[in-house]
Amino acid sequence: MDTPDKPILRTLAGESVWPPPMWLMRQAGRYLPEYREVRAQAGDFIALCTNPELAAEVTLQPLRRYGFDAAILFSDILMVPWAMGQPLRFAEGEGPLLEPVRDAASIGALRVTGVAERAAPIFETVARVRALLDVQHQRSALIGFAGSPWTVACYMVEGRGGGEFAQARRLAYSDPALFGRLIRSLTDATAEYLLGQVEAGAEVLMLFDSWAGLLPPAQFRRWVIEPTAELVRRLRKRLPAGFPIIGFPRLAGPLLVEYAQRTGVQAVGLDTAMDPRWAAANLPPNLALQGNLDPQALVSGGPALEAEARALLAALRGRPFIFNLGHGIVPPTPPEHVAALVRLVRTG
Ligand code: 1CP
Repeated sequence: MDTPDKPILRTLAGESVWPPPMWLMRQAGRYLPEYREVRAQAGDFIALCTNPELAAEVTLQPLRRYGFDAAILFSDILMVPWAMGQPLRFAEGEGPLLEPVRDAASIGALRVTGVAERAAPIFETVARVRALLDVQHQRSALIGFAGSPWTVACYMVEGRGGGEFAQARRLAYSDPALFGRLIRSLTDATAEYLLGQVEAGAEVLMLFDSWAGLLPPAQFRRWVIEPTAELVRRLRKRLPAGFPIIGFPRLAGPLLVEYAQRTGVQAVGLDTAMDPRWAAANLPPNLALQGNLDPQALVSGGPALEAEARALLAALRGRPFIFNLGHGIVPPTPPEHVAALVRLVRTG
C-alpha cells in the first residue's frame, strides 16, 4: 500500500513540502565503500544488476547511511538494450560498450516482445526493495527508471559513451525513417520495462534523457519531446491517474518549458547549468522541480557547498521541490560531504 504521507509523493502531487524531500542521482555507487565491497563480490556490473539480492542491498545502502526520501532502483539505462538482445558489456574504466546498431538488419533484429521476461530479475529487485522499504524506511518512496528513447538510442547507435554521439545524431538526419524505427522499438520496450517495475512496487518513475541537450530545437522536438510524450501516454493508459513521472531532459535549456507542457510529466529534473530562478518563473507552479546542485560542489565541500545549497533552497522555497544534484554523484565524493549536505537541507 502507498503511504500517502511520504514527503516525496506529496511533493510530486504538487504540494510544497518544507524542508524539501531529498535524494541524489547515483546515490548508490563507487563513492561508498560498502558499494565497492558488494560490487567486487558480484563480479561484473551486469551480474550485479541482475542479482536481486545484491542489487537490492546496494539500492538500500545510501538510505541506511543518509535516510534519503527515495530509493532509486539499482540498475542502468542500458539494461533495456540488453533485454532487447543487443550485446552489452561494461569494461573497467571505460563505461558501457555495445555492438552498434546502425542498419535495417541490426535494428530489425532487436527484440521488443520478451523484454519483460528478460528483465524479470530487475523486477524481482524492485519487489525486494519495496518490501524492505515498507518495513524499514516507511517515509521513503521507491523510484523506478529507464533512459528516454533518445538517450538510449545514442548509446545503441554509437556503441559507447564518452563522446558526443556523432553517429547517432547523423543517423537521425540521414535516415530518419530508420532512426524512427529504432526509437519506436525502444518506446515499446521501455513502456513494458517501466510497467513491470510499477507492477513490482515502484511508486515513482523517472526518465533519464542525459543527452537531450545535444539536439537543436527541431530535432529536440522530434526525438526527445515526441517519443517521451508517446511513452508517457502509453504508461498513463495502464497506470493509476496521477502516477508520478519525473522527466530529466538534461541541458534542454529553455526547451524545458515545451518539454514539460507536451510530455505531461509531474516533475522535471533541472541540470547543473539551469538557473533555478528561471525555472521557477517559467514553469507551472504545480510542476515539481528536482535538482540541481553541482556534483563538483559536493566533492569540494566546505563553505562553497554550503553557499550553493543555501542559494538553491532560497531559489525554490515555496514550490514543490525535490532537493537533488544537477547530475550524478561522482566517485571522488567524500561520503561525509553528503552527510553534511543532508544536515543542511534537513534544517531547511
Ligand atoms: O563500475 C560500476 O560500478 C559501474 C558504474 C555505474 C553505476 C553505479 C554505471 C555504468 N551505472 C550505474 C548505476 C546507474 N546508472 C543508476 C543507479 C541508480 C542510482 O542513481 O544510484 C542510474 C539511475 C543510472 C543511469 C544512467 N546510466 C544514465 C543516466 C544518468 C546520467 O548519469 O546521465 C546514463 C547516461 C548511464 C550510462 C552509464 N552507465 C554506466 C556508466 C559509467 C554510464 C555513463 C557512460 C558514459 O556516457 O560515459
